[in-house]
Amino acid sequence: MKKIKLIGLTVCAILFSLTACKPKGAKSAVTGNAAEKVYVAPGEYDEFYSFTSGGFSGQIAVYGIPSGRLIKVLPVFSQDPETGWGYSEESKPMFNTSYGFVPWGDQHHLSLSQTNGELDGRWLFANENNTPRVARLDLTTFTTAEIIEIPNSAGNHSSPFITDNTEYVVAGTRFSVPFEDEDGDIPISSYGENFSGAITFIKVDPESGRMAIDFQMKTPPVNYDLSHTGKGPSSGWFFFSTYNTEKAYTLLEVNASQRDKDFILAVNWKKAAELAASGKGRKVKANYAHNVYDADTHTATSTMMDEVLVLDIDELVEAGVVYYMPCPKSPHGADVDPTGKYIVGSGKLASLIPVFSFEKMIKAIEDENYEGHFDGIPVLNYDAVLHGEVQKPGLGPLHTEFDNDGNAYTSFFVSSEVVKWNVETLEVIDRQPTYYSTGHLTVAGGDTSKPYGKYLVAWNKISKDRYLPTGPELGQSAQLFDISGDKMELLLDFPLVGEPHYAQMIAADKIMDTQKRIYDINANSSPYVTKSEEDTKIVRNGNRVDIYMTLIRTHITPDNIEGIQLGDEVYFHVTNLEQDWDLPHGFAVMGNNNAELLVLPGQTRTLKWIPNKVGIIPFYCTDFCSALHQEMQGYVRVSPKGSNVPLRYGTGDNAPSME
Ligand code: RUQ
Ligand code: CUA
Repeated sequence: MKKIKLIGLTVCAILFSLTACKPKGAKSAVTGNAAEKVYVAPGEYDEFYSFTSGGFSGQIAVYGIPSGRLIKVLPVFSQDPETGWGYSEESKPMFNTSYGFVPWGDQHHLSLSQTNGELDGRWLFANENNTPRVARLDLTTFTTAEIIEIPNSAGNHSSPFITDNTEYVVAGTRFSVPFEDEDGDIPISSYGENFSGAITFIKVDPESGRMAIDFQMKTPPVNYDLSHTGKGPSSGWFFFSTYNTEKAYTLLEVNASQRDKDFILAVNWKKAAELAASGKGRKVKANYAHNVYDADTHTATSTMMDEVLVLDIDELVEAGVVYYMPCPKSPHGADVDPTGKYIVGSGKLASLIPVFSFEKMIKAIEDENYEGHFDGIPVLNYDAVLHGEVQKPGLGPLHTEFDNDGNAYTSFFVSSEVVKWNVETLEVIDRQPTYYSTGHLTVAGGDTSKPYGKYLVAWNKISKDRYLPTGPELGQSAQLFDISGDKMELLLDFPLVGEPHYAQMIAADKIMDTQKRIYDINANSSPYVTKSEEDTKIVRNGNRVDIYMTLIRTHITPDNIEGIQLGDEVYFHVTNLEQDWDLPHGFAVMGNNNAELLVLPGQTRTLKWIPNKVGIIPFYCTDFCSALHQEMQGYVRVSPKGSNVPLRYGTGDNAPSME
């Protein structure tokens, strides 16, 4: 016990003192023409979109690179009052889970869809860490199209990583927990016997992008941290970093930092998929939500699923699907170089970076060159699978990305720097300080078979003194480097919304011309659509009142409504009749215990309102849509329950008072 404590203290002391060390000389690191390189003149476009995770904001931010300008925040896992995401009736089902309505998420990693290992600009996948879920966004509308919950998991961190043709999205659990079909009401100290890890394989429909859980692998109880798919020669494999092979369940900072090496789990996913398809495995009870947003009905539906196919570890071992590669000290990133020949593991507490050779791994598997077994899974001999180690790269390596010239770039949290090294020779070529404590880094296209190179962004966890101070809470920060030369050149700092984890960049010209500009009102098949002002109506059914409204510059139809009573449940079904780009209208009702609606051209959105005061309640358009935006407003008269004020409504000549 004493010894454990001591080790713990040392580890903490090192981490602590080193987070506090801050590089000097930021200004001198910026050379004369940096400004020119990041200046995107008014009216011009950035070269890249950067999709950046929002961490505990639950959303995704889109920045232009190289300018660092924030272009948009995309609502995904958290309710967003600005757009009504999660507040409108149509979008609420997207937040459904086996735990009920969950209005917030923790969003860490992103994967842009790929074809042949290159970004194809169709979809963006995003994980949710806290209540395990994976989302798919449609990149023609930049909106969340689908969210699937991951059962038998807890902390969906090692996710969403995709195969090189987007056949599968994987989700590895951070916490091991008892499976749902097992008794979970057990002592935590029975971790070793009763807890399991899970890796989930979600199949992606190649046409629609629709996700469906194909199978899960039930594994020993370790923590999965990150992953990457193989490519080229290693296509067909996945590599998952694992920590806590100590199987600790308390004070992990000490107890999960005992072993010299944890593992990278190599998974032959093609073989696993064949096993699942061939009828192997067993169906297990598991509840999870599958939420789909329909772009024509403008409505989300949530379906509860109740079963999942599970492959157990013995059948996976027998079929040669899973092997462990020992990896020093609690590996975080597991990154595959563009050639697909090398796998880089980054041990958070290691003082070197091991680079594994895929070819050697296959040889070691063929030779059964094992160091032993861990819970039945063969552990390959470290030296047999090692390409080599990068010596003294820095402290606290986390993540590695690549350019197209054989170089790797690794982020260092503790020593606060990015380090460039050669993948073949393992020599360190350059290092640049970052401000401060970089988590992920992104090279443009840097996890694909064909990186663009050119730019690197360090996503920093701490901004400290980089911007004007804002009280106790300071935002996070990014730093842009030009990596086109031998030496990395710092160009720009920019502050971020949310907390950055991973981000991916795609060339702007890949997706800027595929953008949808409006929703075709004729294709709107919402059950609550109103396609012209003549069709507006109010339908009372007991205490439920459905108001079918339209918005167009610059009036609301109807804008005078009488006959609403206390005790009513009112639904405003609002259709935006505009068919012009960039012409949303908003809709808000005074005192509503809800947010506004943002209704895009051709779209229908529903706002629920339970009036709770007798009197006149105004409503108006919230989005400045034209010169007469301030005129875009109306009134509801709310009467006591059982009042004999008749239901009357209209706008202008049709207004009740004009009758
Ligand atoms: S993590 S800062 Cu959640 Cu991707 Cu490494
Ligand atoms: Cu419509 Cu302002």
